[in-house]
Order: sequence, then C-alpha cells, then structure tokens
Amino acid sequence: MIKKYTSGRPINTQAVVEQFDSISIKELPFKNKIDNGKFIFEFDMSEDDIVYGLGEAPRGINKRGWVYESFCSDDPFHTETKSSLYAAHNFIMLYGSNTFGIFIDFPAKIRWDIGYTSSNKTVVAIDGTDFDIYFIDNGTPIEIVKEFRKAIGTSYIPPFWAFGYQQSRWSYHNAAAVDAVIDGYNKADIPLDSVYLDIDYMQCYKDFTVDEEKFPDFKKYVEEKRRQGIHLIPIIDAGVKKEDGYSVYEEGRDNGYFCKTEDGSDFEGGVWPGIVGFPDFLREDVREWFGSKYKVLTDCGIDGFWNDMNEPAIFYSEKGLENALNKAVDMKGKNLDLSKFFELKDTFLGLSNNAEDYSSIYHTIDGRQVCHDKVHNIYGANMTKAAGEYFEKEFGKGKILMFSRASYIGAHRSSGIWFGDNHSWWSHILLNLKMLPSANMCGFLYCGADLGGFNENATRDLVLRFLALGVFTPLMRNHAALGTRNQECYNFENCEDFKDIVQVRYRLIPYLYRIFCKASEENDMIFRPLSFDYPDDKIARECETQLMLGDECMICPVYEQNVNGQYVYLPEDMTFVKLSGTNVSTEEMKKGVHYIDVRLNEVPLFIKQGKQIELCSPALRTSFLNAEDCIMIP
Ligand code: MIG
Repeated sequence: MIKKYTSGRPINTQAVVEQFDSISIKELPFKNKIDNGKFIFEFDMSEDDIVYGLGEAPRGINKRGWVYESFCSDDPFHTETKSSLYAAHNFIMLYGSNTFGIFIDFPAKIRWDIGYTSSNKTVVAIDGTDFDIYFIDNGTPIEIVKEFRKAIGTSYIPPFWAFGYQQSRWSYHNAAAVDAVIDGYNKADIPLDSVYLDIDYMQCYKDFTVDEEKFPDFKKYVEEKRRQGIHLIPIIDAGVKKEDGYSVYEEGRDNGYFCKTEDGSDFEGGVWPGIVGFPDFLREDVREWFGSKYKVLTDCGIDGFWNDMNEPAIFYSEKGLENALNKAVDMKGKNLDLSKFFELKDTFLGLSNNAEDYSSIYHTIDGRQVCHDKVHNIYGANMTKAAGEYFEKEFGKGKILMFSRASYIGAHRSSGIWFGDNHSWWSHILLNLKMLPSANMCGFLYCGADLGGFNENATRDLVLRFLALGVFTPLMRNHAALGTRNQECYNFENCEDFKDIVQVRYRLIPYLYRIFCKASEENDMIFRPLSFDYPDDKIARECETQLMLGDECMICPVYEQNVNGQYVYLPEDMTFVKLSGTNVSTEEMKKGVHYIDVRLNEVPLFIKQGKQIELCSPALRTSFLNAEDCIMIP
C-alpha cells in the first residue's frame, strides 16, 4: 500500500522506520516539474474533497483553502493567517472522490498550497530535489493513517502520572513559589500531579544548572515534593550559554559540538542566557553528549522535562545586532523620511529568527558541512531525540515524561509535543481542538496546548472552558506567560467549579490511559474527525467543532464566552453525559441537532450506542487512583 519515490540523495531524517524499496521519482503519479531548484507537484480536488493533515498547524481540521509552510517557527501569534507553527509535520491526506496520503520526508521548507491559488488544486513545492515521497492509497482514511503510522513507528507512551493535572507558569521563581502552588491546590482540594519549572530555576539560564539560592538542596527538595505526590518538571533550552568555566559550554566548545558558521567558527546567537552555542544535534556524538547531561537532573529525582526554543529560536545574532546598531548610528541625527524610519524599525524587529542568520549556520552530517536551511525542520526533533535516547538507555521506555516545542515526524517515538505560545483567546480553544486529530495522524499522541492560554490575561470562564477540553487531552497543563494574570485554579473566585472540572479528568484517567496505550500499540488515533466514523454524513464530514474520542465517545467543548450551552450535532443516537465533580447525569438523545446546557463546572461528553466507558473515583494524585474501582457509564 505504501510506495516510496526517491529523488536525488535525501538526508536521512529517521522519520520512517520501515524499509521500502525506492521507486524513481519519475514514476510519481502526480504532474510535476522542477522550477528554480524546487520540486513542484500538484493534484486536483473535487469540490467536496477534504484535505487532512499537517499535524501542528494553523487553521482547520480540513486544511483546504490556505497556503501552509513546513518551517518550524517561534511565532507567538497563532492567528489564522499564519502559515506555520513550531512543527513540520509533512503528512497530508486527500479524502473524497479520491483518497490517499502523502508524506514528504524532507527537512527543509515545503510550501503547501491547498486550494489557495486555485481552489480545486493542491500544489506542493519542495524547496530542493533530494527527498522521499511516500504515497499511500487503497484504503479508508483510518487505514491510510494506520499504514503511515506503522511506517513511522510506535508512538511514545509517557509515564502514567503524566496524565494527571499539571500546573505551570513562567516562572515559579523559587521553592517557596512552587510550594505556594501546591498549597493552593491542596487547600482548594483540587487534584494536581506536576508543577513546572520554567527558565528561572537555572543559574543565569544555563542548561543543567539549578540556582542554589532559589532551590537550596534541590535533590532533597525534589524528593520532598515526590513524597507529596508532586513531580517537578524543569525546562531545557536548546542554546548553551557561552561562559568560561561553565562545563557544558566548555565541553561543547572544546569538542567542536556546536553548530558552525561557514568559516568553521562556532555560530553564536543571543537567547535567554545571552550569547549561546547551539549543539549540533544532528550528530550522533553530540546527541549522546547532550542527552547524558540530563543526568544532572535525573540524579536529583527529576523524571519529566520540556524542551523549548529548539526551532531553534534565536533572538539575534552578533552579526545581525551589529548591523542593526550600525544602521541606527548611521541614521542618528538625520531627518528620516518614513521609509527610512520603517527600514530602521524593521531592521530591529527582524533581528529574531532571521533568515540570514539561519542561512549562516552549518551542521556536520557524515563529515560534510550542511547549511542549516537544508535541515532546519529536524533540529528540534534531534534535540528531543538526544534526551529520548539517553532516557531509554538509562531508564527503559516510557519512564521519563518529555515533550518538545519544535518537532518533526519521528520525534513522536520518543516524545510528546505541546502547541507553544497560544493566547488566552476563546478562538484558541477551537484551535487546540483542531490540532488534536491532525497531530495524531502524524504520530503525536501525547500532546496538548497551554490551557487557559499562554499570552495575555485569561478570564475565569475561559480557563474553565479551556480546562474542560483539556480534560480529554493527554497533556493537561495550565501554563501562562510572565506578567499575565495568575491563572492557577485556586486564584479564581469560587474555585469549587475548577475542582469539579479537574476531578472529572481524574475520574477519566483509567479510560484515557487505556485508549492512549491502545492507540499507540495499534497505530491508531485517539482523536478523529467525525468524518472518519460517519463518512456518508455531510454534516459530520464538515464538522470542525467536535471530535470522536477513542471508539466510544464524541466530545464537543464549549468555546464561546457568556453562553450556558451550545448546539451540537449527533451523527447517530447517543447518550449525552454530563460530568461535574462526582456527579454524572445521562440522557438519551436522537441523531440530529440539539441544544445542550453546559454550565462552567460541567464537562459534556457523548457516548455511542452500545458503548460504555469506565469512571473511577477521583483522587488528589494519580498515584491514589484505583483503576479497579470503576463504574461503567452509561
Ligand atoms: O521566549 O521559557 O513556549 O512555554 O514559558 C519565551 C519561557 C521562552 C517559550 C515557551 C514558553 C515558556 C517561555 N519560552
């Protein structure tokens, strides 16, 4: 069912684990051409065809009607007119008059014009001529996804406790701040399993260090939290601070482990710690070295990490900053017309994640110097692989929780992902929902968004509604940015409502964990578009606000403010279940459109005819859950 078409000499991204014989690209069953060094192919779409895929990406579940780009980008404004987010997940599937999947294994840019220029055409432009295209046809959408997933290998399963509720913020500055969070949750009687440590736990943002003043005797502290049933999860950034005497930097520099510039010197960029070296994660020896550094923290009892800034995000390069400053000096005292003024402003605004900087970075692959532009999209995935390889060797599979911001297909075997710096916007509840099935298609099962929204101030009702979706996402983490309103559950009035929502999560964990493991084992999806289950139902096919969950359920989170319910579409007769704290109400409903009442402390769920799911008693920690003690609903 899978055919692999090879052009030129592709870089081995290790996305695919199954072996396939290569067919010449000349045989590719799509009209194609090479134009200006780009390989471009296209296919026609009928009016009603749907295009799925692209994993973590902006816009709808159906990707039609926009142009996307595979280019891992650190962009905190996930508005609908963006073309990429932090990941490059190069899988799409046409579903309709013709049904097939395409995976392009290529680590540089790809432009996906999916009915944007011409509404009934998809035109894909690959920024090079060395790549593999995997073509999968002859099957239903789920069969095609499973075939693809089999080729890319089994999805990562995190430890059981990673299904608990997690609280994060940039930053809980010291042990007292972390304790206050745990206290806040304990006092409010709201379940909690993890608290996150953002960049401020480190000494001057140096990876694999802990600021002793903020966390004296870190090891003891970690142990103490573990006795309270809480896992601390520190962040690791991609860049290593340039500083004499800092062993990680010195080892990297002395062994030549950092990415280079064309003349062979270390590429230096500015990120949180100031100037950093970027480990050349594409090299196996560098991965082994960087991976083993996590030991400093695992030795303290840490068993979860999040990898950040690995697109890589670069605030500025020395060269870029110097040019900008020179320009400013040049313009000083001159009467700037508007174009000059904007030129100056844009020069500074363009310092971050600058294309010229990326082009000036070099990696070493099999002894050859390779420009970063050619491999940009696998940088972050290889950072995560470095850690994943180390964890697996040291602790065995699935013992350490890890998820990453940047990713490429293949990273799903050793890690989860989170969807980066979203906003406390109502529209981002739906964006979160829409990315779930797309990420699942690409192998990423352990994923989720910053619940409550990362940027800007959240409102109480937004956090509650966001959490009510998060009840179902494998990663259920509330995270917010520095300077925004506190959005820990206990900080809002009447936090009983929050308890009701988070308790529902804990009641569902045995079910959620079971379907997660099953999806990993069977290369299946946890979240599916409704069309997968109801292919002949036009309304289901077009639904962008509800999802199928496992083999049993349909979810339909509330995503508008100031409403006490909403319309839902039932593609068949179902049981409407409302969960709130320990309360469960059920009601049989007929196929069709219904208005359902959903209060802020309620989680709506639909269960298919003839199906049941297990609910356990809630507990304050996952370790106190008793999966034996379940009732079946309905
Ligand atoms: O430039 O570490 O996406 O979750 O809180 C911001 C601080 C860097 C970006 C991550 C976000 C994290 C933040 N980081």
